[in-house]
Amino acid sequence: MPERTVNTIPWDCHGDRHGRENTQGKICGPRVLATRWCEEGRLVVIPNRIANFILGDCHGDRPGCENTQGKSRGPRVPAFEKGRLVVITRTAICAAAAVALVLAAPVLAQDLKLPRQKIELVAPPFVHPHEQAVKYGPKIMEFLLTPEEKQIVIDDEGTKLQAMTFNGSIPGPMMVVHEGDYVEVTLVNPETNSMPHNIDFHSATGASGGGDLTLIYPGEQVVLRWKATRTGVFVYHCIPGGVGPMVPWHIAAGMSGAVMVLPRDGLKDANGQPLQYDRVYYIGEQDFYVPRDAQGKFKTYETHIDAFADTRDAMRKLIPTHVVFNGRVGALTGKNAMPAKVGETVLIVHSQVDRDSRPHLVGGHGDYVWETGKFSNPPETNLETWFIRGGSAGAALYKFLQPGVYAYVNHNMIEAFELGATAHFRVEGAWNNDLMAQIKAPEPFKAKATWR
Ligand code: CU1
Repeated sequence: MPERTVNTIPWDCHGDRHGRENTQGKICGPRVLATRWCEEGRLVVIPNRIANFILGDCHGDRPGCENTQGKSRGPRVPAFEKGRLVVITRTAICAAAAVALVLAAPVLAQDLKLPRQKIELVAPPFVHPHEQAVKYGPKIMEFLLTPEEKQIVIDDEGTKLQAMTFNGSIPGPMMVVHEGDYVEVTLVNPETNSMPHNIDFHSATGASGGGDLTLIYPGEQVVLRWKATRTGVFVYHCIPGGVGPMVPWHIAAGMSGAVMVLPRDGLKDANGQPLQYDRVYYIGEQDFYVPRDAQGKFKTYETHIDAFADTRDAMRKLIPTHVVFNGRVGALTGKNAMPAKVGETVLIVHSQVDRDSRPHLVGGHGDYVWETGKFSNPPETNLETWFIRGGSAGAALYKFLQPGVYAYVNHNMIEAFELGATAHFRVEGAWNNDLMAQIKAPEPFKAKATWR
């Protein structure tokens, strides 16, 4: 691979911002591009490319500093320093990754004498077909993930977000495997993207969860394999490294999803009795930070680069403008409600990468809840509300006993009703008067309210 050097322009002085001062107090030129690539001594200017990022714990002019695999980096390691150009030496990154792969992976995926299975991922809240309990041994499960940068509408008012996604959806698709399986993910960063992306699997074991080994630029792809040694539901997210707000920006723009690692013999209650579900839904809760103009109106941007500085400022205030399920207000309500039937047991997987959440099913319960999301721990029973820690996923099993529309909310009701964190289940079936009945319809009371 030819050496490629990326130069990054100061963040707060990019785009078409004539006359705006950069961090050295200099006036920006007519058009400052975010990234320039040098290939074989030739400077290649790529409009609207964003650099920066790169492995955060080994940056700056620190020759020989160790990366997360404990390997020494090259003589110059990439960094972003506010206010001046920095140099990112692609060769060093590739070399470090190659050394890490050689030393860390004596047995490559293709050497494993295991059956392979390609999985077609589907957009949440739906989950690809899978078996809950299996009698056969481990497989290599193959998945394809494609980061996609795009503008999306996130509420009924038409507010636009410069979003980043896995496979086009927020959250990214849920991947289901069984304990002992090998997860083999091909990550493809299309040329149409402007930024590098990668993936950190909370379910994987190895420094950075695979982030260091999967960082790819637009036009590149990479394959990562990891062994599913722990059961449960886990978050995955982009973690493009570097300094400043690259990681939180990519996450707050939508780049997260979940993995479910099932025990090979399926889910169990605290007494070891099997638990099964008829349907599974994946709900990814997401906080958005859309910048506002001086009048308080949400701003719209042409590109991700244009949105960057204002979005960073909005994120730093830690006050989300939206808290939504599955990418936008109303993504799972009304005509988008999740269907179920009376008598069916539904597994609800809920993830939140940034903030804590408090899922509550209005009119229902969590029959069995793995609040921390890990199936090696016994599930709690009969919960009214459960807690999802930021940076984790949880799972709740509920058998619907009555028909109707059930709101599933973040029981911070301000977030549910004002910011968007509400979903609906539409449940068909016969009503059970023994469980609930309206004994007397509403009517005006006469002189004084009476019993019955
Ligand atoms: Cu990313």
